Amino acid sequence: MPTSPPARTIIVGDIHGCIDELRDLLSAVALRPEDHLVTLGDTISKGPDSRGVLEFLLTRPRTTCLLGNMEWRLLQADREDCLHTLPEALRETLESFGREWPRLREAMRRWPLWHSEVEHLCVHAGLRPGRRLEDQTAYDLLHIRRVKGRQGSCPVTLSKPWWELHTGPPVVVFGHTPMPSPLVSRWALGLDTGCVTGGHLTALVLPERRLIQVPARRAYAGPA
Ligand SMILES: [Mn+2]
Repeated sequence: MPTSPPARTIIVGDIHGCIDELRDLLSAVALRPEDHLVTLGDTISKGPDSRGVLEFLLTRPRTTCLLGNMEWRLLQADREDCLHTLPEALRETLESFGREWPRLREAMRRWPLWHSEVEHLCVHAGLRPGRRLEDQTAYDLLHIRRVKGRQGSCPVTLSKPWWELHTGPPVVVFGHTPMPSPLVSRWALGLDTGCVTGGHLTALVLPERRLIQVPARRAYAGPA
C-alpha cells in the first residue's frame, strides 16, 4: 500500500482580498486537507473580495491566520467606536462585510500575533532586533520595517530594514513589506510580493522550504 506523504505547512503572504490568486496559489501548491495553512496577516483591504477570503480561511480546518495591521486597525477602530476615521480602503472593506461583520469580527479577535513552526517564527511585519519575542511590542510585530542601526564602528546611525540586523534563531517568516521578489536570507524570509498592486502571491512550503508564486491577475490597487 502506498503511504500518504507527510502533512506540510503552507505559509501565505499578504492576500489583501485577492481571492482568485489565493485559489490559484493553493492549486499550485496542491493543498491537501491534512496540510496546515498559515496566513501572515493583511488578508483584507484594498483587493476585490476581502469577505470571500475571510469566509474561505475561517471555514478551512487546520488554518492559522495571523493578525496584520489591516485587521488590527479595523478591530481597534471598532473597539474605540471610531470606524469613521478608517482610511477609505478599510471603510469599503467593512461595508462589504455587511451583516456578517459581528461574526467576522469575533473570529478575527482570536487571531494571534505570531505562530511558531519548527525553527520558523511567522509574524506579520517582523521583530525588533536584539529583543526577545516576549519583549516585542504588538505595534512592532504588526508594523516594523526599518530600524536604526550602525555600520561596524561607523558612528553614523543608519536606517536599515529590521531583517538586516536580526540574527536568529528563529528564522522569521514575514509579510508587510512588499518586495519585487521574496526576500531570502539566513534568518528571514519575506513573502509579501505585492499581489494586490499587480505583483505575485507567494507561499513558503515547509518542511522543504520551497517558494511558490502565482502572478496577480491584475493590479487592484496603486502602490502604497
Ligand atoms: Mn501590513
